[in-house]
Amino acid sequence: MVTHLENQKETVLEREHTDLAPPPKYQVVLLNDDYTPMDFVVAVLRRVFHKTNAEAESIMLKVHHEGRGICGVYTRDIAATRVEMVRQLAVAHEHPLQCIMEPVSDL
Ligand code: TYC
Repeated sequence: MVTHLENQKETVLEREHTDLAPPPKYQVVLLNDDYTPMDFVVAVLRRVFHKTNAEAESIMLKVHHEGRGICGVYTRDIAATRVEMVRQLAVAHEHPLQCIMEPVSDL
């Protein structure tokens, strides 16, 4: 908003566009591999993505059978933080588990 001080009163001269677009969203995707134990993937989905046991099992099996699966859709920073949390857990346990983030169309 552009304003102008006139006799100590602030008057609005012109209103700039202030409607903010919603922040872009990213889906966090887990990728399959042949070595990471299924129980570990379920534990990661519960811990990092706050899934129930049933939800975590379902996502893990989808990844196992189809090669990839969506863990959740988040703003950029939250998605990046969760990808990094998965990476750190995988490294700490010496599993090759891969997790990526992808922009989601907001149409
Ligand atoms: N394919 C793995 C196995 O048979 C299990 C697995 C599931 C690995 C999901 C990664 O993101 C993954 N032990």
